[in-house]
Amino acid sequence: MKTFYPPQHIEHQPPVEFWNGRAEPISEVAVRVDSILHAMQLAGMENPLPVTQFDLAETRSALEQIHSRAYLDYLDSAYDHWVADGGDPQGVMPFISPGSRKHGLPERLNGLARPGAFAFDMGAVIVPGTAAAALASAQAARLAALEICAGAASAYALCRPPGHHAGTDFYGGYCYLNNAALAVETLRQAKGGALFPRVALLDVDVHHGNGSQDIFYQRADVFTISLHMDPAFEYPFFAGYQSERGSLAGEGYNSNYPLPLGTGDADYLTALTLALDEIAYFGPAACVVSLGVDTYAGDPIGKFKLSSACYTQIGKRIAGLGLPTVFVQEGGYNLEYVGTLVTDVLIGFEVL
Ligand code: SP5
Ligand code: ZN
Repeated sequence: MKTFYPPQHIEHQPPVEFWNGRAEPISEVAVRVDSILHAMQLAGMENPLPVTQFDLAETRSALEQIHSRAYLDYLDSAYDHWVADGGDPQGVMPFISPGSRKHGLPERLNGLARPGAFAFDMGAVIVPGTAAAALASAQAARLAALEICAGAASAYALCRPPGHHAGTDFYGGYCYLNNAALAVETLRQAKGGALFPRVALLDVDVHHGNGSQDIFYQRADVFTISLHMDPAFEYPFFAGYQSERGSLAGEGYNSNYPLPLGTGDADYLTALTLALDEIAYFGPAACVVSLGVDTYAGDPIGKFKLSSACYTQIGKRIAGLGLPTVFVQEGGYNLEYVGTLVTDVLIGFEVL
């Protein structure tokens, strides 16, 4: 399968993240991509295609289908405004939140306060290279989706930064633009919507895909479904519960599988099978997979206990849907294993 990746990700290297009120080394590091590229090469997979030059205006207008203009403008200018108004040049991070949005946003907001209008945590610092890296990462997902539109059975977007925590007008959890949602929307827009009238977005990252859920929450043409650590105990805490089923036209088109911390292969694959049954019942023409491998027992931040043998199974079971599929990289932080876990899923899918 064709793979797209954004070399510009290298310009995005935030210095720290805050967790438990402490500054910690960030888990989402650039060498994750090297681990994946290396494993792909070892496995003899097709050479990944770098996403270098692309039409910025075209990507921006595609992104406007899933993110608000105010948010996209913010991301473009956040760093400059922050520094201009006296923020630490190391990077942009919220230190104040509106508490409630009942008064709307002031028209002219101090650059130090702006992050609080959009960031939902202190884990997605914006450095000078962040906006361009996020844009190239989103473009990788878009190109992978366009491969499917052109008739390919599968494609892989090796996205960094990841995207599933970014919503219509919020960001956090290492995510700035929702790459997987852009892939979904790209499929939906193809041939005026006729090519893929319904698309499923399956999120297997260990964290709930709160951004993806937000973007499609009121839509019946996109079924969002996520398997993740029970948010009562783990990040992102405020979303990912079973009771969140979608609203308005989208009611019934969002499904969450919160699973206990410590979940292992057998229980995970049982839940995945139920999820895949739900997808089959929905009857989509294509599937996008938010592929996080932070479910691995050896992951430094995930709290599931999947063995390395499970990932081929995950790929095979997804292939069982028999759908054209775009894989979009999300989390996975064990630097030694992230590459092989990802290639195991992709190869498991291809050689069903
Ligand atoms: C895309 C994705 O997987 N985002 C995950 C965001 C999770 N944020 C919480 C990270 C906690 C990191 N600090 C824990 C250090 C353990 N030594
Ligand atoms: Zn994750």
